[in-house]
Amino acid sequence: DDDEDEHKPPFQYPLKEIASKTTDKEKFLSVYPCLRDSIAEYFATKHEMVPEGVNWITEMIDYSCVGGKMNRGITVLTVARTLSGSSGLTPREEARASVVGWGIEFLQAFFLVADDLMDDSKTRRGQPCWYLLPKVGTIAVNDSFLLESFVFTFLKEHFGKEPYYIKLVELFLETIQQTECGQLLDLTSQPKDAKTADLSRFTIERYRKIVKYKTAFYSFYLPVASAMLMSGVTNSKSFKTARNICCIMGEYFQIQDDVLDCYGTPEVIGKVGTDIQDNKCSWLIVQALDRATPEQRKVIEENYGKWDDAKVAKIKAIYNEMGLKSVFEKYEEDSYAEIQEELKKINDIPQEVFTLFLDKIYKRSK
Ligand code: DMA
Ligand code: MG
Ligand code: MG
Ligand code: MG
Repeated sequence: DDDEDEHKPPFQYPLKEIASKTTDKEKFLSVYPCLRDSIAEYFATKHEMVPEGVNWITEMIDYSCVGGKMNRGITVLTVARTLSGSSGLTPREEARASVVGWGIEFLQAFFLVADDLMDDSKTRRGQPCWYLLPKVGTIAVNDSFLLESFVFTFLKEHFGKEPYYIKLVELFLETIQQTECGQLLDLTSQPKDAKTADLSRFTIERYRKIVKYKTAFYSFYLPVASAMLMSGVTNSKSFKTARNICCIMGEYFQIQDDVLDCYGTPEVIGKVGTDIQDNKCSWLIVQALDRATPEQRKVIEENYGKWDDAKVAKIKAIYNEMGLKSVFEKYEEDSYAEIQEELKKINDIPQEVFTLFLDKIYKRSK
C-alpha cells in the first residue's frame, strides 16, 4: 500500500520465508539475520563506522542476543496474534511484531552483558560470558550501551510513523528504568565491604521488590504491553490489568531462576550458579533464614557470600537439610493456582495472552 512505499523499512521483511514457517519460533527467528545486518549497515553508513567496528558489532550481537529460549521476544508475536482474533496476522504484521520482539531480546542482552560482569558470572547460554572473552573485558560496558541503543534504532526505523510510536518508546524507557532500579536493589542488598553477611537484610519484602523490578517488568509486562500497543489497545485499564498479572508471573519466574541457580543442571540452564557466592538476596536464602535454628543461622552467617567451594557446599547442605527443593515445589503448585485465580478475574484481555506464556514457564528446567 501507499504507506509501505512512504515508510521504506531499512530492509525488506523476509515475507516469503516468514509465510513458509509454521511455528512462531521459526517465524521469529527468520527475521533475525536481516535485522542484525540492518544495524551493522546503519552503523557503517549513518555513523561512518569502520569495517572492523562493523564486524565487532555483528559478532557481539550474534554472541549476546541469540541462543536463549527467546520466550520474551516470541511472546510479542504470540500475543499480537491472540489480539488479532479471527482475522489473524499478515506475514508483514508477523514480521513487525517480531521486530519488537527482537527489540526485547536485544534489551535483555543489554542487561545480561552488564549483569554477568557485575555478578562475576562465568557462563551464559552454554558459552563463556561475553566480558570474559580476552579481547572484550570491560569493553563489554560499551557493548551493553550499544545493545540498548540498537533497540531504539529498531523502534524508530520500523515504527517511527505509527500513532503508537511515542507510547512504545516511553514503555521501553520506563521498563529500562524499572529494571535498573531492580538491579540496584539486587546489587546493594548486601554492602560489598562487609566481612560477613547482614542476614537481617534478606527479607521477603525486599526480595519481592527486587524481583518485581529487575525481572517482572521487562520479562513479562514489556512483551505483553508492547503487543497491546501494536494491536491498537489504548484504554489504560487493560494495561493495568496486564501489569498486575505480569508482576505476579514475573515473581514466580524469578523464584524459579533462583532455585535453578542452585539446583539446575548447568548444561541445561546454560549457566553456572553464583547467587551464594555473590551474597544475593535469593529466594532460597530468604526461605532458609525463615527456618534456620540458631546453629544453622550461625553457619549461614559464616559461609554465605564467599567464593569458596567448601563454604558454598555448607550452605547447600543446609538448604538440603531443610528440604528447600520440596518447599519450592509446593510453592510452585500454589503459585500456579493463584495465577489461575487471577486470570479468572480478567475480562478485558483474552486469557490466552497470559496462559500461553505461563504454560511455557511452568515447571521449567531451564
Ligand atoms: C537478572 O537477574 C536480571 C536482569 C535484569 C538481567 P540474575 O542475575 O538472577 O540473572 P541470571 O541468573 O540470568 O544471571
Ligand atoms: Mg546474574
Ligand atoms: Mg544479577
Ligand atoms: Mg539468577
